Amino acid sequence: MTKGRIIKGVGGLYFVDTSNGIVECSIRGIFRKNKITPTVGDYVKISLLEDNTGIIEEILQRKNLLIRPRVSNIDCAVITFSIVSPNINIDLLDRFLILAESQNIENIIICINKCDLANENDIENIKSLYENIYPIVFTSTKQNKGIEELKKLMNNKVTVFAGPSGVGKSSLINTILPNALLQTGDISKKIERGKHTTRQVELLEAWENTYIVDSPGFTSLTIDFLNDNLDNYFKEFREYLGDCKFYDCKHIHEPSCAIKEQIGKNISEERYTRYTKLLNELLERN
Ligand SMILES: Nc1nc2c(ncn2[C@@H]2O[C@H](COP(=O)(O)OP(=O)(O)OP(=O)(O)O)[C@@H](O)[C@H]2O)c(=O)[nH]1
Ligand SMILES: [Mg+2]
Ligand SMILES: [Zn+2]
Repeated sequence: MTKGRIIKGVGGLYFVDTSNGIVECSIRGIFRKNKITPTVGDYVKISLLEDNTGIIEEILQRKNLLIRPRVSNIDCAVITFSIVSPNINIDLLDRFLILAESQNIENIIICINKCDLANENDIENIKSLYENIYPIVFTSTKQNKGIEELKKLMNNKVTVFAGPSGVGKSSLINTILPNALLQTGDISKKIERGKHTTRQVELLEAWENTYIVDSPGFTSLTIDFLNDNLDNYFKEFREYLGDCKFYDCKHIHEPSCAIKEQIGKNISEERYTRYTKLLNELLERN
């Protein structure tokens, strides 16, 4: 059997990248029976047929699985926003970060695009909010800025671009891989039609061992999927979580709380406030 990775799925057929090139594969009926859906990003074992097509025999264990877009084994998420057009929404940015953290993605990068439209002050503000927590890259596809820095961070990884509609995810990918030719759109027209530009899920090969996945933007994100360990998904909280007096500390009213102790030091007031808001939202839902 040959090992490979699903890079694209179209109408029940899967394109599997193997050391001998890309093989078009169907799947064993048993998968459908057991409700197992092969997913772009999956490592699979295939058997080759005489006509050079293949059959997927086995799906290897996934290290993670995103739902929107449906893709597995992601190494890196580039959470993409613009400061203007559309305006940045920090609450939504934090939700995307929490989503990525909760999916077990090892590398999370913030990308602020359309810097050609933003003023220096706003750029500095965003930078100071996040630079101690995540790698943050400021880009412009129009001025070809920040692209090399972004490429370095993506090297040897499978990277998904996520973020609201119209921030320039597909444009960034087109700049990184001129052969990708992803459809991009004019934001005002898109909002009028209430449509997104990006639909298909595909691993695009950027260079050796490096792949990119585009995703359709969404403009709101509920965190219903979280249970009660929200604090664990605030990256800068993590190293202090064991130091609270109460093991189930929610970091709100409890005494001797190591998180509250860090506010204004290694945890910013703003991130802490958004933590409390999101926690309330979760408590109200449950
Ligand atoms: N000024 C400026 N405009 C940009 C930049 N990058 C992209 N755009 C424009 O922003 C619009 C939206 O870009 P897309 O790449 O389609 O955005 P997207 O994030 O892929 O949107 P969805 O696919 O709907 O999620 C297009 O008109 C682009 O030309 C940039 O760096 N500066
Ligand atoms: Mg797009
Ligand atoms: Zn605490």
